[in-house]
Amino acid sequence: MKIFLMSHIADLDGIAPVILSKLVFKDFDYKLLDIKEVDDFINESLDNDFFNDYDKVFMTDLCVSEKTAQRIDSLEFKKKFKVLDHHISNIGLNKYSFIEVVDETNGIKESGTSLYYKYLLEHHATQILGRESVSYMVSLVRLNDTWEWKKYNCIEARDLSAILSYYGIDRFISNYVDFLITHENFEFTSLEKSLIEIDHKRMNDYIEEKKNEVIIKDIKGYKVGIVFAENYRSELGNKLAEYYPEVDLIAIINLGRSISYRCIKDDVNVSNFASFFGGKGHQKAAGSPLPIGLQESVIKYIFGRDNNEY
Ligand SMILES: [Mn+2]
Repeated sequence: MKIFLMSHIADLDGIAPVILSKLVFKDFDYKLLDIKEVDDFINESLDNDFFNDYDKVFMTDLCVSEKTAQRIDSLEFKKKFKVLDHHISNIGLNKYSFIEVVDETNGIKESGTSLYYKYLLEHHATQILGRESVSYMVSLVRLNDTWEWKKYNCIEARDLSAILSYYGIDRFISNYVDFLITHENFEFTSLEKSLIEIDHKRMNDYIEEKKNEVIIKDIKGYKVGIVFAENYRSELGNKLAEYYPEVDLIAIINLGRSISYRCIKDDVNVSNFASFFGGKGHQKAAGSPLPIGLQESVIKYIFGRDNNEY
């Protein structure tokens, strides 16, 4: 059986399904995608009959748009296609037989990886999949992605994404495939423990520095703490929200990538705020894309002042 997986390139929850697939399927290919690349990739693949070679095609931690879902719904392809996503903003797409968006099960928040793991256990169970090392790693990914690690103070769940950022995607995948094949129980290696120690120090220093750079603005009826930053966005957003209790939410602007929103107040839903700016997400964590042309505008603003080129 030949398997293809499309998953989210941006974080642990998108990467871990690749690892699980490699444990289960012998004949397996994958493509990691940004949210905005999903529709183009899948439509081009359908145009080129790319999926014809595969018996089963999965999509995890991502979802197609309504338009693409409609197209797929009219094709035979839908019989071998399965979307497993947990982003609540996509929940309306559950009307399509091949899309399964589950935000939580019995009060426990799901992630792309936890949904895919359950699916594999149900349909493609292997001995390795049932190991403590594998189920524990899946639970770390879920805790990390849903931010529930904070609730249970499971630092290991946070640290796993630090390992991903140090190793890089390819090494992270091959490292954990090897590890899970050879270990019954999950643990960090001594190298990983050192990396984690370095990372904790680096993150704390970074957050301390950013605390002094927050700009508070009233936007759309919300008090927003704004900071320009590229690293540790979830930890940064949460720590800044704790440090500035007067703000409703923190907006982290990464000029190279996107805008992230975080909040810790129960009566604030950042996915509503993100939707004002073309974004989406969860109640406590959301994001929106950079406006088109923003980078050009910044360049113009900085370098266009004293010359005639602009
Ligand atoms: Mn996720």
